[in-house]
Amino acid sequence: MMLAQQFAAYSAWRTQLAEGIAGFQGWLVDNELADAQSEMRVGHLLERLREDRLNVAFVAEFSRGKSELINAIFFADYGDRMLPTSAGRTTMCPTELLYDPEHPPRIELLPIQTRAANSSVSEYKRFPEQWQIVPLDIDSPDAMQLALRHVSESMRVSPETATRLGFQVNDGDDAGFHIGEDGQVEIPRWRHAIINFPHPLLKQGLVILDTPGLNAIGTEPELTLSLLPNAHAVLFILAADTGVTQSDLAVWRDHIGDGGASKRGRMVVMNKIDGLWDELKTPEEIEAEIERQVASCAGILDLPPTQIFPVSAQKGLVAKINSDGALLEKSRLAELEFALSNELIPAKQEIVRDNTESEFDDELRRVRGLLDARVASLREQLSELNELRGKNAGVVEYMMGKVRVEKEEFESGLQRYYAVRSVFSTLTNNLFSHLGVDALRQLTQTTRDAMLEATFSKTLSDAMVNFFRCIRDAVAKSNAEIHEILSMMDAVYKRFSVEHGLKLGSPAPFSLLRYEREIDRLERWCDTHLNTMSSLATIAKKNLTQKFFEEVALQVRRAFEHANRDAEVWLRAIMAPMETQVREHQIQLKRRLESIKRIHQATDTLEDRIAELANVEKALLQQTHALEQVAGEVRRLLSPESLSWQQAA
Ligand SMILES: Nc1nc2c(ncn2[C@@H]2O[C@H](COP(=O)(O)OP(=O)(O)OP(=O)(O)O)[C@@H](O)[C@H]2O)c(=O)[nH]1
Ligand SMILES: [Mg+2]
Repeated sequence: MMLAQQFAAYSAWRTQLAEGIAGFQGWLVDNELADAQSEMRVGHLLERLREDRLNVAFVAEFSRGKSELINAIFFADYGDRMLPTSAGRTTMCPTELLYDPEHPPRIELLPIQTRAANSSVSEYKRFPEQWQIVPLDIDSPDAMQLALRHVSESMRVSPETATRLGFQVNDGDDAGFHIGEDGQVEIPRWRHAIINFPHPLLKQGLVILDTPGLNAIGTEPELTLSLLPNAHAVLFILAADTGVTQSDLAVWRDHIGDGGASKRGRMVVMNKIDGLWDELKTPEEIEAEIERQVASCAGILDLPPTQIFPVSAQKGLVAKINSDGALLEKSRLAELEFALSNELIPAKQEIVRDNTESEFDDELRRVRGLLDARVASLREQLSELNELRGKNAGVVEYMMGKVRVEKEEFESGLQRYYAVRSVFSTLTNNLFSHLGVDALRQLTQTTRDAMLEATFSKTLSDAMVNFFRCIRDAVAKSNAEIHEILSMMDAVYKRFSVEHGLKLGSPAPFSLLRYEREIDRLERWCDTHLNTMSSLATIAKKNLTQKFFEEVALQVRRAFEHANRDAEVWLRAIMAPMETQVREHQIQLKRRLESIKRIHQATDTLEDRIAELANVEKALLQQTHALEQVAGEVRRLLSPESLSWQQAA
């Protein structure tokens, strides 16, 4: 299986990379070249590699075959249909399939009643007691199937209750929730399901999101604002027999097409092509029929036909279960899987590689800088001593004076270093006060209150506009602080290089741009979806707006949290090399002085001392060599060649 193999190769690469980095860190510790900050940093990097997840979402109107496609692509090995599929609505709640080894195999179900409160699913994820747990017996496919049926459970409630829970109740219209003969409305029993299941791909970090068709997406802020936009791949599924219907088009526009058709990882599947396998037609005629249908869908969605993948999920599943090669080929499932893995894995790997590389290189630069400084100072010391050969005590004394002056000069220069540190920490505090999560929490509360009191739409949207204005202001101020920190450090680096010969290069730049983009995205979404509704703030509208606001606020908070973390890493990265080198330089000066003093006092003979230092130099060079070897292993894994296995596959 294409996807499984590529994914396994990717996971293996990631594991090797993590091992390589852990090995590098271990070597630093053994050689006493690590410090608390570098340990923290590498620990962070390893944690990120471990937690690395790959999200794939399946989105469509109901009954297009999302669940069947998931079964066919991922679960055929279990010899049966795992997720329930049937005509009509089947998957009633968004369902995440993942594996978290902290918990036994199980299904977690969030009751639909939680929708009455304004908290989003992500918030409920922090309160396990709110979820119902159903254990999964993974050794029995029958028991598994039975347990998985929970995701299609529904219940009947009064129309008022249904409305209160955010369902649009209407009569007749096929697309809504309607009142039955008993005066009740059938709604999903669960709001969200998480299936914790030790499938090999899920174990490696794959997360699959199955969504229910019909409305659910539009009423769950987390899906709309977070799970779908952040998924690494979204598969939009159509059915060959229905083509692109009005409601398909609505789902496409609202959740995928929106600026995202060209976005990486967005794919369209035309399912159920077996409906076109007419025995009375030749294979060529059938092929032409499929191509025609693909072209028609492509036209409506405004995509090149090559971006639409015709498949039969059902026949693909049957073919895999029965090991029927001919049927599998006819189902065209392999083409979709191939495209999916090519779309998904290289892109993901590149992101992981880039993030890891920049962090690793920073650390490597610090250690190299340290070793280079040691070698340079040792050589200076050696040449100093060499010059003393055959000279009298007066010359030795003169030399001692020279080093002493140098040491004193450096120490008075240290005053400046301490001053820099203090300015640095003031600027850093300023930065975190703008970028801080506390101020954001305050702002969120004010906005929430303003919205609660709103009776007019204008007040609602004004509150939202103000929210984003304050956020932008905070980001702009943070950017200004970042700029100031950077120019100060640049000047300091230069000064220390010129005056004391420290090898500092120039400080790494930093930008909040990616978080600004995320905020842009959220604001744009609010503008187009929330601020355009009718002028009066009806209860239903207020409810929905508020729910979405909570999710928006949560996403902004996440962006801030990430920005904070990145800023911390950056601040350490620009301060640490200077700290290390200053400390190092200080030690070296002390050693030089000490060394000459001892010769002056005739405690050491010059020749012994020179021989000793030559040995130290040798050891240092060996250490430098060893560093390059340990780092080389990590660099090799980060090189384009070791990423290129996927092209070969
Ligand atoms: N003929 C044919 N039927 C299919 C195919 N894929 C799915 N089906 C059928 O279509 C129906 C709906 O499939 P599901 O997988 O439940 O669809 P879904 O998109 O998950 O629907 P919801 O869960 O209701 O949103 C089921 O009866 C499937 O057996 C296919 O490739 N060919
Ligand atoms: Mg389904």
